[in-house]
Amino acid sequence: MSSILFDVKDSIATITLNRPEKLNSFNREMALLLQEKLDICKEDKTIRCVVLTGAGKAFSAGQDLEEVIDPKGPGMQRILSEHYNPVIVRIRELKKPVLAAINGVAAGAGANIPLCCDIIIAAKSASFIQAFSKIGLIPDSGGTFFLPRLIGWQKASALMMLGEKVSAEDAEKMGMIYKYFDDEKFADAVGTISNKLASMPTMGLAYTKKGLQWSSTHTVYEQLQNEDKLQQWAAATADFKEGVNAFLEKRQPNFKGE
Ligand code: LHQ
Repeated sequence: MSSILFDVKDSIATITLNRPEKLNSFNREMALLLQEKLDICKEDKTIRCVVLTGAGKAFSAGQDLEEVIDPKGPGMQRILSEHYNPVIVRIRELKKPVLAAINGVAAGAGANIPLCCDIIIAAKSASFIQAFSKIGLIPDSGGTFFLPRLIGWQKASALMMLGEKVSAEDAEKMGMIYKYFDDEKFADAVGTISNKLASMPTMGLAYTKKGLQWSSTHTVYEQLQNEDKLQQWAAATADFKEGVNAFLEKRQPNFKGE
């Protein structure tokens, strides 16, 4: 069985981390396969939404710690630059929405990869742990960038230093995730949100993603210019025309992602 499952249906690509017996912890094979699947999502024009989730009771326990000490393993020097950083870059650069569907415990890199996704939802029984400090490491996979921006510097600092487990309910309250759902309603919520995303104006969403990304490194004056540029790009899409026509004709729009 592959350590990554990949399924495309109704314009939605579902990528499932699949090492449930190891709580979907990342080894080199799984990290490289995830990159490969994200590349397919980039190239395949029929895909208009990506869902990232885990098999079994965990989302991901982060790095497979057995691999770290394996003398035949990739070694510390390569793990970030070849495994995690390329995943974060691919997700941020993907011109399609990525929904992180956190089905269970998310720890270490497994807690931080979702933070770079466009929307994070979680099952009520899921939890988030900045586990790095417990083994003497620093939070990686973009965690030091995304977490303070989502929940504020102080809470991020405390969670990263103390390594305390955060429930899905608290994660929602502090703004780490968008929403949590009761476990029995979670699969339906993933379906509803991903279907909605896949039927929306994909390029408009991609430019929204770009605008948010740029906002973290630009002044308000620069950002006003950026919004002007992005808005021109969005207005040049066929979906913008369709959206306006559908509104004026009082009908549902039929967006094609173009
Ligand atoms: C595991 C793991 C795991 C192997 C559970 N590896 N087996 C970047 C730079 C370079 C190197 C290092 O890493 C990084 C990025 C990182 O992600 S660093 C952070 C790595 N992750 C952790 O430190 C988390 C370790 N895991 C845990 O704290 C717990 O397992 C959590 C809180 C995730 C879940 O707790 P429980 O639900 O109580 O499950 P468990 O601890 O009993 O684990 C179940 C099994 O999974 C167990 O094996 P066993 O044979 O006893 O059933 C664990 O050893 C194994 N496992 N995480 N990361």
